[in-house]
Amino acid sequence: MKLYGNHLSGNCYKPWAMAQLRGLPLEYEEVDILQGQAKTPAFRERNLDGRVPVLELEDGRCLPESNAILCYLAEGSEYLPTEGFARAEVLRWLFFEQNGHEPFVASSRFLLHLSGQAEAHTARIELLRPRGLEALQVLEQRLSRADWLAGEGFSVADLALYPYTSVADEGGFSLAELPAVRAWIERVEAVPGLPPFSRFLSGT
Ligand SMILES: N[C@@H](CCC(=O)N[C@@H](CS)C(=O)NCC(=O)O)C(=O)O
Repeated sequence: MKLYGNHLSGNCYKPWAMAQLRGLPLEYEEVDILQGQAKTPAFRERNLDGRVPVLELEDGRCLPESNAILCYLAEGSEYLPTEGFARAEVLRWLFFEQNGHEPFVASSRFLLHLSGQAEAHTARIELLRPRGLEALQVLEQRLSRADWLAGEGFSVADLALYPYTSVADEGGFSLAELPAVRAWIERVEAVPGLPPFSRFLSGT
């Protein structure tokens, strides 16, 4: 299996980290998204949406969307329950991540920290801010009552929400007033065999 990704991306970290955690053999190829490498016709053959991550199987089939890849790589493990309600609870957090968290928390980080044009994006960053704060409050509320986002242990729900939350400060969101979120980040980073986001960011 081969993962096409970019080392600055939390979305790309998620499937890479799951493969590391499960000891799955995974080749990794860096795609320079800032230079438009994901938008070429050849890359769009792997993902019509022209984005990373994309998982390519040995038989050539390609799977985009970080959380779909996460579920595929976690299938059959303790990180993705099979019982209907427990599984739906995990999926609920994956949908929340893509719909209520990543578009605000990760997008703010991109504009502020990675775009190289933070000042030009000031108005947009201000627009994203209330929804980003709301998403982080949702996590704080949940994690004040439970150690993990879904069920009794670490799952793909935690892995989906961990990377961009852990670097929320790069998008202008402070975790100082979110003690339950900070404690959860420490718990995630203490999961045996799970490399931290910082390792992916460093390009290793
Ligand atoms: N919903 C997608 C989002 C993928 C996405 O936005 N990828 C970004 C990197 S985090 C990308 O490839 N951007 C390059 C571009 O849009 O040209 C997922 O979760 O995989």
